[in-house]
Amino acid sequence: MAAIYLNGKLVDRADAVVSVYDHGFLYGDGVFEGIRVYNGKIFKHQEHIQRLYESARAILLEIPLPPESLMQAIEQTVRAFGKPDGYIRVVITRGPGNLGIDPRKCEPQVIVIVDDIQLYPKELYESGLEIVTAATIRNHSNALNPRIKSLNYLNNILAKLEAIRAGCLEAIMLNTKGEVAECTADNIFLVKNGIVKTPPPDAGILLGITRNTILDLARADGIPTLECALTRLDVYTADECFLTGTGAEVIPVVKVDARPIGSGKPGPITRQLRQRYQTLVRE
Ligand code: PXG
Repeated sequence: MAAIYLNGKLVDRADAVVSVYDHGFLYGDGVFEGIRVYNGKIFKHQEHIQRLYESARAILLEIPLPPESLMQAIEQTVRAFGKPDGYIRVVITRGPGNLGIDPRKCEPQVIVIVDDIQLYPKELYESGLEIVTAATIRNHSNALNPRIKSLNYLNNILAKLEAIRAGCLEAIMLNTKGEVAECTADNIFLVKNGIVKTPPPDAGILLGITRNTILDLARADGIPTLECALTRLDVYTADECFLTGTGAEVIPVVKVDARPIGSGKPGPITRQLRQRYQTLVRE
């Protein structure tokens, strides 16, 4: 059973409710994090907390407790969940106010949910994903910066729906310059001539924690890495492609827009990095 923390205490699922006046509900006004627990250990806890507080700061939302206390609340909720592996969703909403968008009367709500994770089917990690490029462009950084992990995910949801309607599970989102940005809930990597490449922060992406971890693991293995602008041509002519995310971990991509990538099978560097990642999360 899920464990849920709401504004200072653990509550039953039936009591885990927020107001219909909450601006998180009315306007998507809030921020969140998705974190994994492996073998009872919260993976990259500090990094997720830092990103959460930075997202909140970017939208002038004051989280009503210091990072250390929130980390303790998360640990408490993980203990209450009781299983060694799970998924943590931390949500900070602007809180209940009146019906206008003015947030000044709102009182932020702090929610932690720990539950089982919905994983991609296991076979896909062996066979690789087929994905498409979405027509929906990733939010412009001067509008709602994709670095902010806000409750406003419609941009990504619209692209996800395009993927689903094309019979795929993920879609590549391009930025306003037409460069590859990321997928709807994962970052994207290419391997070309032995170099691991991924779009840079200014491509308008969420700075994924798995993305950073993979860059570190590649460097530790002596694989050269490059954060550079990538086009669809780079994707179509890559030797390998894979996606990274807290939920997906490292998942190979073997087809993009109906074109086979490289050999059309998960590549050796993708496999190596996935293996390294699997070892690291359970260390
Ligand atoms: N890009 C976007 C747009 C994301 O939402 C990632 C990349 C990967 O970041 P991390 O830090 O996890 O390596 C994300 C995060 C889900 C789900 O249910 C996944 C995310 C967010 C919300 C829901 O699959 N991924």
